[in-house]
Amino acid sequence: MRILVIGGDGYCGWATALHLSARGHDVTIVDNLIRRRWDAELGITSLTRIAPIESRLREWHERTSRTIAYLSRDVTVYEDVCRTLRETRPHAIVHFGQQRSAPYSMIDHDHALRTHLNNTVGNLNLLWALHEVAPEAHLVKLGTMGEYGTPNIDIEEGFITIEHKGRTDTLPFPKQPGSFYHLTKVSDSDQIYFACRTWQLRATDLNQGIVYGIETPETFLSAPLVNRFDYDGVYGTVLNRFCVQAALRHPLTVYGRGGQTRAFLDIRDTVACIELAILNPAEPGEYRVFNQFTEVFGVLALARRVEAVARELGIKAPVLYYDNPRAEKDEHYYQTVNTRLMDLGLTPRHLDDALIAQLIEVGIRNVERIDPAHVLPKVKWRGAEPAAAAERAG
Ligand code: NAD
Ligand code: USQ
Repeated sequence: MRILVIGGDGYCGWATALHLSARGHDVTIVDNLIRRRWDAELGITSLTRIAPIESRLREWHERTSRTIAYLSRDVTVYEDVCRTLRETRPHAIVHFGQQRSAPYSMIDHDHALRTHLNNTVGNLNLLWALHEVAPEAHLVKLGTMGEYGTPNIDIEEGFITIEHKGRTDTLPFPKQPGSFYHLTKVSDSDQIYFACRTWQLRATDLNQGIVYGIETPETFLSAPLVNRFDYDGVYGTVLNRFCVQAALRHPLTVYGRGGQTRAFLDIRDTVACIELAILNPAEPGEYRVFNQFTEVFGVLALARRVEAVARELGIKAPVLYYDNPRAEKDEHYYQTVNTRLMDLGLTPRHLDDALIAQLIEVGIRNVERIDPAHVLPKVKWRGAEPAAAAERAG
């Protein structure tokens, strides 16, 4: 199949582009490399040394004789999105190309706005371009489990059947996102659903949980193919962060009481899920939601596991209860389903101690690249003290 991977230079996108190319698909990466610029602005770097996109693609070709095309385009520029669809005539479009950090979106007004402009305009452009240029193509859009928040009822896959005053309907599951970033995903979902109803587009919204791990068989082939690995307080996700903190012999930063429960999956399952969604496309007019995760963990329980594996490696990295910089419940009910991808044939991997040890070892091998100044979180959901905020606003 001809597949566009928007955001294909990023963590999930790079692994996915290589996986799909290895499986014989004709892959084009669209990425304006803005994430590399955001890193430079924040003064952060991936723990692993990621090669420039051109070197990555050259290496992939040399190793496998397969070619991945690359277009340096910004999805917030409508003409560029239309031109891309016209030129590449994709069967499927995987859309990873967004600002994906919750803390980034909570830094200040400017970063919330950038997140909204980038994500919402990009998504809207893509929907209009599909409508006008490629209405048959299947949109596979990355959403997030965080769209649902942590309600005191079981979370369904996208929709819930409600009986109200004697009448029944199946409606989008209520959303309670926890950051301006997560809010963009809710808006995207509403827009995609609307476009499918109105224009008969076909779309799969993948409400993905937190991704952990680094390597897939393809990124493991050689050093220039290595994936990015974020550990800092803005882009690092919780398990990856704990492993790098252990490598640094730094206490593991459990925010609040650590009772936050979240859905997780291995990066190798991310690429498998994307491929399953592509190979089993939605029907014209169909908007479907898959909850894309394999396991559910509490944050404190994860930290305890990392602490224990580190101990086996001779490393002391105790749990540190850190004043929660976010506004979120740190004790709550969490029960959710994920049957649709399993029904399509996903064989879920389970987090094992060997992987945790491997991630700690990646941290140890790259320890000189860890900047201790970026290990603790700096972004607070409730913002700076009022006086400091007033000063910044002039
Ligand atoms: P990432 O930051 O590593 O990669 C995103 C890529 O998109 C970057 O290469 C960036 O340059 C590109 N991009 C951003 N805006 C663009 C634009 N306007 N035009 C073209 N390219 C643009 O992020 P990731 O971790 O790979 O996440 C990918 C997607 O998966 C995101 O939508 C994210 O919300 C979702 N997701 C990620 C996780 C996770 O744990 N990493 C979990 C759930 C959902
Ligand atoms: N947390 C800690 N300590 C840390 C880092 C995080 O206790 O050092 C806690 C957070 O408070 C939160 C949980 O761990 O309760 C998860 O935080 P995270 O940073 O790993 O994940 P999150 O901010 O939710 O965002 C990540 C990705 C995002 C994706 C989302 C999936 O960055 O792109 O959408 O995971 S989900 O969480 O399902 O919404």
